[in-house]
Amino acid sequence: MPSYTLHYFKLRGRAEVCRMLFAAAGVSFNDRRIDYSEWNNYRSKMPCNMMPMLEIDNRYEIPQSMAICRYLAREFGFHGRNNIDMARVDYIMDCFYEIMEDYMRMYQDSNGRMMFDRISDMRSMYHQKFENMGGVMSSSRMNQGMFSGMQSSMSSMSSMSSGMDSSMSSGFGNYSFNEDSMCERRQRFRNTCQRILPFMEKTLEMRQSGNRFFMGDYLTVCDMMCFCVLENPLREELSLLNSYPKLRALRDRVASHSKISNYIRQRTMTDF
Ligand SMILES: N[C@@H](CCC(=O)N[C@@H](CS)C(=O)NCC(=O)O)C(=O)O
Repeated sequence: MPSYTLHYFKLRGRAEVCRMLFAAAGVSFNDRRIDYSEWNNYRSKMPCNMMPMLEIDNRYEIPQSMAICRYLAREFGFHGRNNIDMARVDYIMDCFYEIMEDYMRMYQDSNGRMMFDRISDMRSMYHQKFENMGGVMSSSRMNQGMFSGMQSSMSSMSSMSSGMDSSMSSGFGNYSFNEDSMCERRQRFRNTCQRILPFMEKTLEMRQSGNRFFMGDYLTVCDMMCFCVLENPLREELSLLNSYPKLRALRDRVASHSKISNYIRQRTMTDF
């Protein structure tokens, strides 16, 4: 068995499906989680100046989360079993990737850098400052509708950044928020979900009436994508899958897979 090192931040983010593939296969790997403080020196060592990156036998370096997932899925038997089924797995993965990409974009700064390290600051500041104004980030409000809730939260965030008192501005560092672009990103994410999720529900129903996995009777990487990609959006909007009962049940099925359920129980849970 080759030696594997997966390089990523101390987050689930774009690396979680890769980690889940290792767990489902029962293959050990070095889960190299780098701290933001290391990132400036680390970036130039990454082939695309981004992570995740998978290193194999200290010899091969594979950047790009989906390339890594596909490689691991083929190695561990979680891909399609013939060329046409592989194409089906690939397009389902790409559909979920679109959702993941648009979700992540909502938390990038104006230079395209992820603001992972700021998200919890932003959330707690919302709670402190805006709870009395309707609790824009409170769970009750979020449950009524992420999209409407987040639109108003973005407006509040923008006015916060322009009219912050000194204690607040320290929490945001040098990041600046543009209300329009944040609302646009939220809207784009919403449109992507509305376009992709009904299609995924129908695609799932094409095999075994949607009561097993995307490929029918066997688990593949695209089922794991469905679980991982929707984790955070579902925390923000509990009703996100209300119209997609097959997808909701699929996620439960993935989570109850013996090795995956162990992994989920033991993993370090992070905000992202
Ligand atoms: N298309 C790439 C995107 C990778 C990406 O955006 N990675 C982010 C973390 S999720 C990153 O490394 N950001 C570093 C930075 O912004 O400086 C993939 O899917 O792997």
